Amino acid sequence: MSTALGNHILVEFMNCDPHVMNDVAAIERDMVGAAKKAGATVINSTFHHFSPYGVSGVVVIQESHLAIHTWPEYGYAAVDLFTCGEMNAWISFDHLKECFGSKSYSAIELKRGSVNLLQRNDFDISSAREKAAEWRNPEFYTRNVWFTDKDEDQALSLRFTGDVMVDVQSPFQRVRILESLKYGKMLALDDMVMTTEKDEFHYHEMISHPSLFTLRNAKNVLVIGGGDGGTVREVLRHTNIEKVTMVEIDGEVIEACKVHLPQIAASFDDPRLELIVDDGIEFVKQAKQGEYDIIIVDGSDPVGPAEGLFSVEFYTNCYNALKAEGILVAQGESPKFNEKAFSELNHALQGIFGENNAPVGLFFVPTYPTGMWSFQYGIKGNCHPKNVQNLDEIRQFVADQGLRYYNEDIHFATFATPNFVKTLLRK
Ligand code: SPD
Repeated sequence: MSTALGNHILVEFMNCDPHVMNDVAAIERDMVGAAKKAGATVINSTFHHFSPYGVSGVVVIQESHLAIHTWPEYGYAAVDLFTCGEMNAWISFDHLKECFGSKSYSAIELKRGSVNLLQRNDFDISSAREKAAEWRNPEFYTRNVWFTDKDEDQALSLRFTGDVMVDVQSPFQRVRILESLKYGKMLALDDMVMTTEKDEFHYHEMISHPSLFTLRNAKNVLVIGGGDGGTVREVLRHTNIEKVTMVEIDGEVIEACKVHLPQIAASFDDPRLELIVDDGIEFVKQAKQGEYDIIIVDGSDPVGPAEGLFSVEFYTNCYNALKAEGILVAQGESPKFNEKAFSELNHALQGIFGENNAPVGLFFVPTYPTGMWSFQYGIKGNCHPKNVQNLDEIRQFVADQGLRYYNEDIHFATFATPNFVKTLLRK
C-alpha cells in the first residue's frame, strides 16, 4: 500500500526542439496527449504563449495536474507531473520526451502527502466522488489556448480551440489555419494573423472598393499577394472589370484557403481571373508599362517574403505598370503598431507619385494588433478618391452586393486622418 497521497515528478527536458518549445498549440496538444495516454481524466487546459518567446500551461486532471514552462532559446522545458491514485506518470514522461525531441533530461520523483505525517479526518467523501463521476464527461474539457500576434512591446491575442487544421512550413513561411473562438477560422502566416472568417470583410472590402469607385471605367486589375482570395472576390464583384491577374508567391496559402476558408477563397474559378503562383516583385519588374488601371498590393507584414513589397524599387515598378490614369493600393500597416513601416511607405509613395498623390485610408480590423490599420494609395493622373461623386451608384452596389463595411460615407471617412497620423506622414 502506498504511503503517500500523491506522486510528483519534476522533470528537466533539455536540448529540445526550439520550434516545438515556442509552439503553444503543439505543447497543449502534447501535454493533453500525455495525460490521456497515462489514463488520466482531463478537466481543462490553459496555455499561453509569451513575448518574445516561451510557453506556460497546465492541464488539470482528475488525478492532479501536469504543468510546463518552456524557454525555447535554451531548448528547455521545466515540467511537473503531479498525480495521485493509480496513474503512472512515467507514461506521460515518455510521451513528452518523444514529442519535444529532448536529447537529454533528468527527473526527481517525490512522494507528496506522506500518510505518516497526516491525520485523516472523519468524513466520508466517497458519495461526493460518485456524484462527480456522474456529471463528468471525459470527452469534454475546457481548453484555454491563445494565439498572439505581437512585436516586442505590444500584442493582440485571440483564444482558439487548440484545433489546428493546417500547419505546413512552405518554402516561404509557416502557413496555419486555426480555429479561433470569437472570429472563426483564421489564417496565420508565421506568427501573424492574416485574416479570419468573421472580420475578413473589413479588410477585403476596404482594399478594393474605394479605388474601384474612383476609377469607374477600370478594366484591368493586378493583385499582388492576396493568397486567401478575399481581395479578388471583392474586385470581381464589379462587372466593368474584364481581367484580374493575381500573383501570389505561396501556393500553400491558396490551397489551404480553398479547402478551409471557401467563403473567402470564393472566386478562384471566375474566368476573368488569371492566377499566377510566382514572385510578385519580379512580376511587376517585368510588367508592360501602362498596362493596369489598378494595382492592389495585398501583402503580409514587412518581414519574410513580403519585405520587398515595402521598397522604393517595387513601387516605382508599380507606377510604371499603371496606365496614365491609375491607382495603386497597398496594405499600409498600422500607424500605432508599426509607425516606422507606415510612415516610410508613405514617404516612398509621396516620392514616386507626388506629395498630394499618396493619401492614406484608415479602417478598423479587430484581429490586427491595435485594431487600427491602413491602405496607402498612389494616384497617377487626375483621379482622386476624394472627388468621387457617384454616390447613388455606390449605395445601390452596396445594397445589391450585401457589403458589410464599405459604403458611401466610409468612402470619404477612411481618408480622414487624425493629427498624430498627419505628423507621421509629414516628410
Ligand atoms: N498584420 C496583418 C497585415 C495584413 C496582411 N494582409 C492580409 C491578407 C488578407 N488578404
